[in-house]
Amino acid sequence: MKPAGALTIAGAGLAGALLATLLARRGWPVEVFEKRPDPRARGYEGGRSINLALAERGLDALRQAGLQDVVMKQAVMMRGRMVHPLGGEPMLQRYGRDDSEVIWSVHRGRLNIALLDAAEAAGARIHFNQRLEGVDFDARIARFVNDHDRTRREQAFTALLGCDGAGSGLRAAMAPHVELGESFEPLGHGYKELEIPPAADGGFRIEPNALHIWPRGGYMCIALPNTERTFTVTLFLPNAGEPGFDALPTLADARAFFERDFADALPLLPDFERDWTNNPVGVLATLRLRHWRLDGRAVLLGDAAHAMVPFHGQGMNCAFEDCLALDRHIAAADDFDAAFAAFEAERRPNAEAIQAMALENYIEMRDRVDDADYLLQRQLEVTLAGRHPGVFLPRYSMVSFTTIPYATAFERGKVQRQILVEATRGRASLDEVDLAAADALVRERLAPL
Ligand code: FAD
Ligand code: E0Q
Repeated sequence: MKPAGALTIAGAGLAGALLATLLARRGWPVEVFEKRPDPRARGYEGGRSINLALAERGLDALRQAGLQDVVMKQAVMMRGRMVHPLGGEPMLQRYGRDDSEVIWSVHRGRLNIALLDAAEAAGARIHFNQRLEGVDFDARIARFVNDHDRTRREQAFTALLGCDGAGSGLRAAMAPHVELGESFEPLGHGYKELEIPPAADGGFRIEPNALHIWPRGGYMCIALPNTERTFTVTLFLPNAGEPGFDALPTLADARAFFERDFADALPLLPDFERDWTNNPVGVLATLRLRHWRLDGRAVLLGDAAHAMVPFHGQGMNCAFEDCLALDRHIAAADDFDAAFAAFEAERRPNAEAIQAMALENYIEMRDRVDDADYLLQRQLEVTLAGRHPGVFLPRYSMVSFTTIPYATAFERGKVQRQILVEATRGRASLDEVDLAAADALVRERLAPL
């Protein structure tokens, strides 16, 4: 399609701002409506530091939008996961082969601001304090409300693009008109964010170029580095049960829990009291929809279409990949109905695959990363990857360092895991593994990529 009527985007978060940039650069008139105030006016910089892991899919999208340099200037390299076992020494598990295969810790607020600036520079108009609250799909009019002064406005649209996150207002407005087949699967675990400040000399208190994990079986803490030499720590814990958020009603309970289970992390958290009290427990869930669109009038993407649990660090990366795909389909198709249908057909199987892999990764991260059989399987995985280039790629690498479709990574990952399990069964170390037999399994079961 050649640019014609205005495209209206709900939400100027990570996906909304990137999609606005891509479409505006193609010449589309783009109007974005965001429920929150402009973060550039007052806000993020003074607020909490929340960071995200950026991997190849997200980087690829930023590159195509010309935003790689501004984002990467503010990113901290993470070479691998630093695992802190209970009562043991920390160990670094590299994510990739070398420093060409790493992921990056980026500041959510600053990333959002860079994307908003880019969207406006490309010609998109962003309206803040405008929450989508209803849509007349027959008249093609969207209704917005300003939650501060309660004023309302109506906006005619050609097509509505829903980048308004897990609690999407557009999704709610579409629901009476199309059977979305919505299923919401709460994880039953929540999260709380804490901060490791800089050391007395102004440096990082722990290794900066890693994603730190304190695995504890049914729960865990992680920490990602910030350019300010702080780390944002996230505790993931069941809501109910023992231990669980419900069983920690007082600060003293929370501190006692950390003294027992995260004794090595607690000295890094001098503001534990402040953070525990001020920061709410966040909700984690998987949201699945059977349909993402209402013919050519509206389509959902990012968390609005497929919110996932965060344990693969791919929600934003996947949302950015959605933006590239939607922009490409809008350019290629004859009308919005065809564009949205092709977009959904391409992306829904992939979203479902990364949702499943993200759920699996919680068990792996909290319970398996310090197990002997797990470590042997990882060793063999690296060995087979070296022996079968272009054929055997570790699943983590396919997800994080390539743009191979998530669904392909998921399917090949199942085959590879079976090979790893079979080849290491009953073996205590890599020299006991029959590599020739493992090679044969690879050749038999995996086609070259
Ligand atoms: P959002 O970023 O949520 O943006 C939605 C926007 O829409 C917001 O600005 C919101 O204010 C606005 N909005 C909401 N409702 C309305 C409305 N009715 N009208 C108008 N505007 C509205 N992903 C990674 O890739 N790597 C990570 O390391 C990672 N870590 C995570 C850790 C945690 C604890 C969590 C919870 C998530 C993590 N994610 C990570 C996932 C990532 O945060 C999301 O996938 C990503 O933010 C999705 O982008 P989005 O634009 O779809 O939604
Ligand atoms: C990454 C990078 C919130 C979060 C974000 C992440 C990761 C994890 C565990 C978590 C997965 C991994 N991971 O280390 O395998 O790679 O983003 Cl909990």
